[in-house]
Amino acid sequence: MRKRALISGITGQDGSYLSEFLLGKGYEVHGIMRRCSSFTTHRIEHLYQDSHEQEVRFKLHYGDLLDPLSLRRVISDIEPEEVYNLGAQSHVKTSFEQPAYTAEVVGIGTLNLLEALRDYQDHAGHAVRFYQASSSEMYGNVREVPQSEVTRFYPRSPYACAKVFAFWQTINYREAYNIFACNGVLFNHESPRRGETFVTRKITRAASRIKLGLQDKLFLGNLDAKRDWGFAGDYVEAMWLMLQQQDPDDYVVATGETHSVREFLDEVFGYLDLDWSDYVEIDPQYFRPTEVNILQGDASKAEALLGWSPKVSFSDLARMMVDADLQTAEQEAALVAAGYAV
Ligand code: NAP
Ligand code: F7E
Repeated sequence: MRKRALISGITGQDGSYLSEFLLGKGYEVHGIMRRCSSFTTHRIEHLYQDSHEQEVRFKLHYGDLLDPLSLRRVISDIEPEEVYNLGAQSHVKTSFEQPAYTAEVVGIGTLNLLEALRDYQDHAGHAVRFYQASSSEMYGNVREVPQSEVTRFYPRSPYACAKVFAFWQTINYREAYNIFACNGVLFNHESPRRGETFVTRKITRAASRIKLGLQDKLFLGNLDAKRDWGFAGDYVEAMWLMLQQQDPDDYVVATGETHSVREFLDEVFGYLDLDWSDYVEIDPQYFRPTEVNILQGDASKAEALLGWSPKVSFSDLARMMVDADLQTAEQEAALVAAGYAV
């Protein structure tokens, strides 16, 4: 019998890589998606188009972390062995503009899912393994460098505060109700599928368009912020490994390196033989009321206990993202040449 996994946030960056990974392991993969007025499935379209067998092994269900009834219905219909909670309002800057909504989705949404799983395990008698997408943003105004599983949290945004709530709820459900629940404290991870408003993708997309003459300026905020950037495709393996262990636990997942936004600009524009200072302008609207100045993770626990380590380097990650965005920019340039507005 195939293992069944349920993923919230399946239409997002990590949801798409995790789906691919689990399908490759032979799982039946189910995803919760929100109903929207236009398509949100561009990152996973290839998965249900791949083959008839894949179609049967990959299913989407309408639901929402803010709609507990929908979570309970999907869980009892599917009877999953593993549940990955990746759904979130995940944009830190936006969380300052929508703090209550962010807290609802990230905090109460996680609680809604844990409550549904508690009933599923206790009353229906199904053992379930739960992964919570915790975040390095919880370290915020960092107490030490690098940050590990024992570093104290100091969240600096409504998003990070909500993730701290969800982190502790996950541990509480593990201890109170014996649910196999794990927190993956993942540091920033990127890819060609990264949302266009996160800084790495904003840069690779703009640089590619600048290279092809489709735009001439890139407006950014704080260039001095430093992040530990890894590749999303590497990080989803760590999520899965956490749920394959004998006992549930919490793990930091990171590369151990830190680079500034400025260094990312150097890498990307350098690869395209451009000088970013000719194109980048600072726009105060992209600064945050409170900033996280530096993140650098210590993933030695994940390496020792899960046997996990990152494979894609900082430089290769930047180049992979540029190569993908250049392809899109080339298609846009061809449309412009044919007289279409893009
Ligand atoms: P993402 O691309 O922004 O995807 C977020 C997903 O959550 C989307 O599928 C979105 O659906 C869904 N979602 C939003 N609100 C929802 C709701 N009310 N109910 C159900 N689903 C909802 O994020 P990501 O980069 O893949 O990150 C995955 C998870 O890891 C998130 O929880 C994020 O906070 C966390 N995390 C990310 C990073 C990182 O560097 N990427 C690091 C640490 C932790 P729509 O398509 O409908 O919007
Ligand atoms: O910002 C600076 C900005 O929005 C990175 C999410 O996945 O990772 C992500 O959160 C840095 C910040 O990611 C712009 O001030 C400068 O210091 O790409 P970001 P994030 O805030 O680190 C964590 C781990 C998560 O959990 C989150 O879900 O870049 N920055 N100029 C800018 N950032 C953006 N977005 N746009 C700018 O123009």
